[in-house]
Amino acid sequence: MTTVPAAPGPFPFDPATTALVVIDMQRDFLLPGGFGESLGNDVSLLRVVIEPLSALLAAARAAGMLVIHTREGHLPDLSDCPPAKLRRGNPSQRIGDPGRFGRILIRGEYGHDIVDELAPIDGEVVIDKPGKGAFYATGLQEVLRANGIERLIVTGVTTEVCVHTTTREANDRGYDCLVVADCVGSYFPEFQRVGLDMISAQGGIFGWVADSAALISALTGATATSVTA
Ligand code: TIU
Repeated sequence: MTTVPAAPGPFPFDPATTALVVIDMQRDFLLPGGFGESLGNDVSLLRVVIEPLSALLAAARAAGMLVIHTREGHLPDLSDCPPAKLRRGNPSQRIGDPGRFGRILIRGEYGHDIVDELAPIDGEVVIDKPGKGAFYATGLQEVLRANGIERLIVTGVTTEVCVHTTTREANDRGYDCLVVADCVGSYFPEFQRVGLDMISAQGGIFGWVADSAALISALTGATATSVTA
């Protein structure tokens, strides 16, 4: 067991029973010229996450932690996309429409996949999810149970949407979640700040928040002993 200084208080964890979850670090959201930018967003606000998250990913791999990546997206025939989700947004830039990096948020397209810097390696889990939360309509719960996971370290984009939804879903399912402040990103600086505050408020109403530097130094001194991928 090791402990990270966090808000609202120390977060104790054992790397053997803790998974690193990397949410939706996909080209459609992060690449200049992609879907996210075409909606008028400044993707540099998300891209700042790549470097600290690469370092955290390396530390988690070195500590033998289970690593889980998620991707938001849909089947090519859109049969798993609720009509309400499809109807929303700019009429010329909807899920399934042609984008700079292939059909927007469609599984198998270049833009749907994870950025090169954070590409999954052999043995890591990739969860394809049709919703904002990583538990809805996926096998995530079964993966966590099969690996004896009790706590999650949550990273990725965007802070107030998929990171929040997943953290809330996990909290309701009994997992303690640590959200890594500089490894999550939002297109909206205000949402980033308030989104993080909301997690740790009220004594950690649905999680803890720490910086990657503190987490990496805790991980460097701790190695998982019994992870089965
Ligand atoms: N992954 C994720 O957060 N999906 C989104 O649609 N986020 C937005 O902020 N739009």
